Amino acid sequence: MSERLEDIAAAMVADGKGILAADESSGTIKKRFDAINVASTETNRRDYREFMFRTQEAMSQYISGVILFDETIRQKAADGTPLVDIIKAAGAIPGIKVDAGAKPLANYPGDTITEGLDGLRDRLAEYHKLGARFAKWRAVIDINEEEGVPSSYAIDANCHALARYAALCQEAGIVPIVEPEVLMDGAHDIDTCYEVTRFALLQLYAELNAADVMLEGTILKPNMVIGGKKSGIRNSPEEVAEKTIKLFREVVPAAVPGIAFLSGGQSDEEATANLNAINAIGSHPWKLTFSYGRALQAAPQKAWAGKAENVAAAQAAFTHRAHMNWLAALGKWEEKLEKAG
Ligand code: 5MM
Repeated sequence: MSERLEDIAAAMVADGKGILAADESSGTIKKRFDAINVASTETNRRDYREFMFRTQEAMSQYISGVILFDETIRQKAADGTPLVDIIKAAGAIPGIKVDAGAKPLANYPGDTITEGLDGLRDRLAEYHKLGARFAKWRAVIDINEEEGVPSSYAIDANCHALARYAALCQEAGIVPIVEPEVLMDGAHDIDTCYEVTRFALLQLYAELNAADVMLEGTILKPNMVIGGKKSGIRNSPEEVAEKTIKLFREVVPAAVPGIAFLSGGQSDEEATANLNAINAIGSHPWKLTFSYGRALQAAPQKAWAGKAENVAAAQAAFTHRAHMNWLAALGKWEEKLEKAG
């Protein structure tokens, strides 16, 4: 495979394929395993991720790359094969989460700043040797209108960090996924999400340009424009699609090869229906696909429940969700196909 950043980025969003976000840090994977009554031991985490990466149809036809956590990129399967080699053998690209998480931002209650720049150059060089060809850094932007969150300072600080991260990735031959996630946990409506996402993306591209990042060798991982869960209103796929595309056409440069959405707490089918509606609108300058964590993994985790005898059913559940999202990335998904799964 070509080592050019533009070629790696193009492969990450090619032909309806999308990204499996399997980069849950220790605390998050424990939460997911708690929900299915599975102990979060190193072996259980390995077994779970091993059978996901060995799901042949999903990994070879629908998934272009996998975002890994530091533990996973170093792990070997039960038979001694590095998990990275299993991903590569399926034709997918290994990626790595390199941020150190979102921490409270001093003097700005309610805002966070994503940390992890210290020592990043050396870590990227090591991850490249371990096989990673793309990376991910997530900035977390919460909305709490009563508390004045997010502040413009928090957005500036996070976008500045994203740009420094992206420049270091490209220097190391690694494609940066830049993820400014406006959370959908709040009580805000879709128009507030639109305004905050707009501000964040304008700032992000100003910072990426200032850092001289080559946009052709980047992937954007944003939230969709959607109302908060506590608003009590669920927006239709058509409304989400119309507002998301209107905004992105205004603020995301055409030089960006692809936009791979996060699911952000949407239900599995909602995340698929919204992605499909986005792609059904018309032709766009960039590819529009998925980089889902929960919306790809909730179903297989439930089917697995930590039992070896359930692995085939869990792999079928993963294949089904990956297939549905692949169709959605091509604008060819239909609700009736869900019933067939
Ligand atoms: C898979 O979850 C990722 C890691 O989260 P933590 O660092 O909190 O453990 C997360 O960054 C994920 O890649 C994105 O938020 C997208 O995942 P969802 O579940 O929103 O599609």
